Amino acid sequence: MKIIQVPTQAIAGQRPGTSGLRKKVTVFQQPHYLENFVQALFEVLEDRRGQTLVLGGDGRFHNRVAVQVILRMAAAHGFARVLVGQGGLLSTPAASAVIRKRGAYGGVVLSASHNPGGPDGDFGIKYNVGNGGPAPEKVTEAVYARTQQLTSYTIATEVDDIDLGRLGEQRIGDLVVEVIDPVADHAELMQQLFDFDAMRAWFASGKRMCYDAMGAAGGPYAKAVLEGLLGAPAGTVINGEPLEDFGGHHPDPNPAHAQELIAIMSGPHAPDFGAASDGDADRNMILGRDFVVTPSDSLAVLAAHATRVPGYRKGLAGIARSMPTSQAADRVAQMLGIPCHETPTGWKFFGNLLDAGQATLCGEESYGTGSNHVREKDGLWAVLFWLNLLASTGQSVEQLVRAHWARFGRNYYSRHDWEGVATDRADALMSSLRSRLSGLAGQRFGSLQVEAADDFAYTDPVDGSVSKAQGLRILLAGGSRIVLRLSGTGTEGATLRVYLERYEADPARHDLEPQQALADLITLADQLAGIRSHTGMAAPAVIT
Ligand code: G16
Repeated sequence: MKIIQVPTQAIAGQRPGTSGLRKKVTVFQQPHYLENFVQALFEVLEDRRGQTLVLGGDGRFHNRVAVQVILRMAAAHGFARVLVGQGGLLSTPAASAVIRKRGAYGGVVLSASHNPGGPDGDFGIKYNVGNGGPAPEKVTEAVYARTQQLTSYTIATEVDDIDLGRLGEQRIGDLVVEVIDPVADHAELMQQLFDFDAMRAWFASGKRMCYDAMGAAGGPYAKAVLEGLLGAPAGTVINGEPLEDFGGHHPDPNPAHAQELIAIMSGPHAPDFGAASDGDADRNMILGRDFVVTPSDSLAVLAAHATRVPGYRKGLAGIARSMPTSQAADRVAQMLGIPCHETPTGWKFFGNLLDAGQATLCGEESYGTGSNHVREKDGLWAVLFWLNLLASTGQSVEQLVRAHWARFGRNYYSRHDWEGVATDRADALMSSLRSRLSGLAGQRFGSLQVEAADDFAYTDPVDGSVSKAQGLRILLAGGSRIVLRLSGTGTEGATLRVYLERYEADPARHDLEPQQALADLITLADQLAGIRSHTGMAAPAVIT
């Protein structure tokens, strides 16, 4: 083995977004692109020498190539040990679990999450710190700043590739590379949290479930727990083999992209419970027979029933949700007499609250739910939480949600995504609306009365850090809201997200179709922001 210094130049645009650096595979394949970013990262991690790093990804195209590069760079940067998932695979929540269980220094996760994969798809890299969670902004900003100053990177050369299929230890010079079972630590953690006997009995009684892993990283985890430990019949997990192109799936578990599962869950003979996870298995979608649960409702229902589940019997310290997530969980927190924290979009903002014991459950409208068991959202965890509730209450998914609405009221909710908008047009839309926000308070539009409007800013209650410009909020009388922000995870142009929410207390009005229930808010959003005129588009690309 030889360690060499390779001359390079700064590459523009390597600023991590909502969740790491995500670009087209073809961008990552450019000479030095990955190496530059990893060099910048390792330089920022000043006390890395002699430490243990966790490494793995969602198995998408370019994953294996990137794993070998990062191993050779880790060897050149003085790490003592790298724990890498077999086959280069580690779901995002499993990476978090491994970092925490093994007391690792941090971890590198290779994923573009729910974005499509394959040679023409997306790739991504993110860094998780020692608590198992995404690096906070001060770290990602420091990495970005470093990428802009690089003149060389350091890498080990004249070494064989690590055999990622072989469990156990191998070496690159002084670096010990340990190939680990990607599933074991996470599966063990799930058994500490949930009532496996009750869930086993649920399956043994003939109840049926379908889990769609969407050809991505979640398959091995779901199979090991559901079909292995819980005795669900083979075939309960569909699309369970992780494939480099996800079998052509767009591995985003929502009704727009998980249509195979939606079809399976329709009709009188559908399974009792349906679920799906995304590319790196941190997102989840929950379905009953002919019944879709919104992620915001899911968080609220889990919070309301948490003490039925062994891992949460002692109750919750608090709930946290991202700002655009519906306020359904706030009502549960109020009933429980615990705080509900409102954070910017991005799981990284939950880390401090979880570490400080100020929140136990967290959730986002973007199909993410999790708890203090790791520091990432966790798809399989959410599914097992629901399964545990189905088993312990004997109720169906629909019964649980309807009972919740009857008790707390229903927060009608929808997100409209305007994708592939030219960046300058999207920026113009946002700055135009931003400049008019202060004049909106007090205005009435038909039956809708604006109470307040602002650009959401967040002060972290633990470390006092401030994050500004996190989304434009138009808050209406009665708890309705319109929120607009630009996505931080897309790779083509800009994606405008419009979040719509309306609260309905009356159970007689809990059966409306959500788009109808939200119709006046949808119209007002376009009227205030000029979405169609700015984007030149007639309709959102995706409605969830
Ligand atoms: C990431 C973040 C989430 C965020 C989501 C959507 O999820 O971890 O916190 O809610 O992106 O972000 P945006 O609206 O900026 O696109 P994932 O599953 O893609 O890692």
